[in-house]
Amino acid sequence: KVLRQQLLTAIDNQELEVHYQPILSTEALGIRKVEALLRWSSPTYGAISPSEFIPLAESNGSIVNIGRWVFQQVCRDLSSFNDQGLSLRAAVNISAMQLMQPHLLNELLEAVKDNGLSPYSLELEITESVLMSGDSFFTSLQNLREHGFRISLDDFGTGFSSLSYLRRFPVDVIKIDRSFISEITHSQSDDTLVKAIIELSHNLGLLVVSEGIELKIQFDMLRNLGSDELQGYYISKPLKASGIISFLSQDT
Ligand code: G
Ligand code: G
Ligand code: MN
Ligand code: NA
Repeated sequence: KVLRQQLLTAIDNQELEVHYQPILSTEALGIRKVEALLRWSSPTYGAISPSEFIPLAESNGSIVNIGRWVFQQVCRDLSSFNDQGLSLRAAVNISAMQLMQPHLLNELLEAVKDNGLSPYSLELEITESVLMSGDSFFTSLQNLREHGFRISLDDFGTGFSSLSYLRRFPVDVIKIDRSFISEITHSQSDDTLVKAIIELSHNLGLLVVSEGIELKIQFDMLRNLGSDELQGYYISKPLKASGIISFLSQDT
């Protein structure tokens, strides 16, 4: 209960920070995109994982303000990366409750514009459950897409959707969930499944990201299977904005 209360004042008290995990493009073997991951240090409890506080924020509605702060901060950071000669895009996790806000589109447009960016700079990560839970989300996602924001289907394979749904979804990118990636090194069947997901996605014109790459063998396998982008601790853990600058300047 105390935690829930503290969450409401976390923005004003400057307790939130966005970290960025580099995403490697396999074709260019370079970093062109990062995933924005929220971090919270509570004054009484210290660092709290988003998997704990995001559900809390969703339950008391504060996710709307927090999520807005996140994409505004991401735009400020991307603009600052630009000033330092780094052209990066960012994937931002968006909750269902944010998508239900009629002002989301305008707020996103304003955030990119205020920072001299275009909507193409942002990829909005949503989960399968959002797509399965109604037509209003569908319309809202289509609208965001028409304005130039890319839509990415996060944690693909963990939800209810079958591969055949991919054709109907208003998405540009799919992220294969890390549970498949961790299995791929031991099990023949997951290799086949991941291969099928990648092939089908490509046939539908979707870009494929593999997340949770922790080992060289996974990196090599996913690259050979044609995954367009790779993300995971093997490439880099999430870094502070300042860490992104130094990571990329030693990288190139
Ligand atoms: O970074 P970490 O692995 O601890 O993230 C745990 C979970 O929190 C992930 O599922 C991630 O998608 C989610 N998450 C991280 N940052 C955000 C955010 O800004 N908004 C939302 N809605 N979820 C986030
Ligand atoms: O649900 P979502 O895909 O947004 O979650 C992203 C989360 O995955 C982040 O919390 C991030 O810290 C975590 N993560 C990123 N790379 C790896 C990895 O290689 N292994 C594991 N176990 N977690 C990772
Ligand atoms: Mn994500
Ligand atoms: Na994921």
